[in-house]
Amino acid sequence: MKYAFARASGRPATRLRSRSALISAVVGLSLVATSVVVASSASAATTLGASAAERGRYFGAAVAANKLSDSTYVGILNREFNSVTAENEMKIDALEPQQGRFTYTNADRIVNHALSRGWKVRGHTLAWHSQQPEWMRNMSGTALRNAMLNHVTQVATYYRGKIDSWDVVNEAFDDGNSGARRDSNLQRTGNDWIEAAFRAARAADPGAKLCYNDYNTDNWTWAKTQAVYRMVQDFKQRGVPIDCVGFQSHFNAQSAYNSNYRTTLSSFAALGVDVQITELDIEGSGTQQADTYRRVVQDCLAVPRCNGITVWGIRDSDSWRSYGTPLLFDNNGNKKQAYNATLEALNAGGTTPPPTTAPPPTTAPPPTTAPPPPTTAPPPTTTPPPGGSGCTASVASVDQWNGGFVAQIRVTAGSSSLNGWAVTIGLPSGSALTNTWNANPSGTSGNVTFRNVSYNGSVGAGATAEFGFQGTGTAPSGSFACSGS
Ligand code: 9MR
Repeated sequence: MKYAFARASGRPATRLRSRSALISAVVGLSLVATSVVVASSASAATTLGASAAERGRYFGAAVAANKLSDSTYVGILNREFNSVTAENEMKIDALEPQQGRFTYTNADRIVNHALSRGWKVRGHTLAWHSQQPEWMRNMSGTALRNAMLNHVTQVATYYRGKIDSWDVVNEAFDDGNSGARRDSNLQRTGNDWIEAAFRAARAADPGAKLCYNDYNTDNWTWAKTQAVYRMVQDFKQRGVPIDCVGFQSHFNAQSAYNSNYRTTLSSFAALGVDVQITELDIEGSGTQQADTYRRVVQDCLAVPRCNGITVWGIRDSDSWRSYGTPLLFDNNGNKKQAYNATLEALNAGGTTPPPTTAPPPTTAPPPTTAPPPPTTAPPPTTTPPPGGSGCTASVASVDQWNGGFVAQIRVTAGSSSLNGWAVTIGLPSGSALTNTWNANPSGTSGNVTFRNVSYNGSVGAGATAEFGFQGTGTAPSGSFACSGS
């Protein structure tokens, strides 16, 4: 009954006209009939977010922090959407413009806008070859690997509990027919950089869904799609913590929507991951554009594990390719034909019934117990700097869960500055390192000596440096032997 009206009505314009005629007629009849109309109009959601929510899904938009003071923009955002992605503000160059200095102000504006309204937040993006700050672009090898893992850990820890889904790694595959990884400074640190990023993200925020996100992976027959599919399949087989795949879905003539899109979504979902449409925009206008939006929505609704759609901007004028008028609202904020088609498709449901309970669960649940509350870092002042050229080292923070941990260690120089340092930590029996950042470890278990890396060996008198590591088993605690040079 709820969806029968929408299904029975014809084309969009006809439907709208006949519906208002129906409402006027019935309102005139009786109180009973009026209540029927109220129930009927209440059953067809009037916004994208509300309609998606009825189907156990979200409908989001990419948001720019500097537009949150634009009343037209915010009016549409608040009315229509229930999820956000920061269009640029959570990229590496925005959050860590200088190494080790994190600036969260603009990202927080977007995150807080969403969370205060009970919306979801998609985090975009922890590791990417593009939009790296200059210091990172100039890095390579172990230093870059460590810096990337540190960025993932710091940012995911900062936002722990606030992010529904993280784009952990973005756009790591080549276009064209090779099926190869994209060459980049990150790729040159070793083919395992993607899984290392996922493991670090899981350790930092065990409750967030962790996604791989890419474009030109929408057409099932394309080599890039198949290459990403094989990577996700391999990750699932080996237990690399991946929960979702993001399909950017930037459609235009060169990368056109294809009817096999539904096969793409369902094939990935069959690997045991959620699928999300993460950056949807469709160049064009009028009926052609509206029909493509409709089909994208229908395809998502047909795949139970397609749990959300995000459009990459609100008005055409907000788009990164505004010349292609690819969004749902025109430059003045008016609803386009594409909007009506999108809402109709949402309201019509899908070929599978909408989930009646919570959205589908993630396949790779976080560690068997709930994440522990963050351990408070002891303030550095509690450890007085030693005399001479020595140093002290102690735990700055620990996240311990059932089976694993992340530890951050603070090195404090004595009354003389250091040119280098080495910290020896006895790992508890049965514990082993899986990742280290901002230090080079001598081994992975037992007594491990961590030496400074090139950029953090110089520590001024009384100043501090930090390094961190992730491991299985139990985290070390207390203070450790430190020697300076
Ligand atoms: O829309 C974003 C634009 O404002 C930026 O200048 C650009 C470069 O960082 O990134 C755009 O967003 C991209 C997204 O982060 C990743 N997928 C492709 C998007 C469009 O280029």
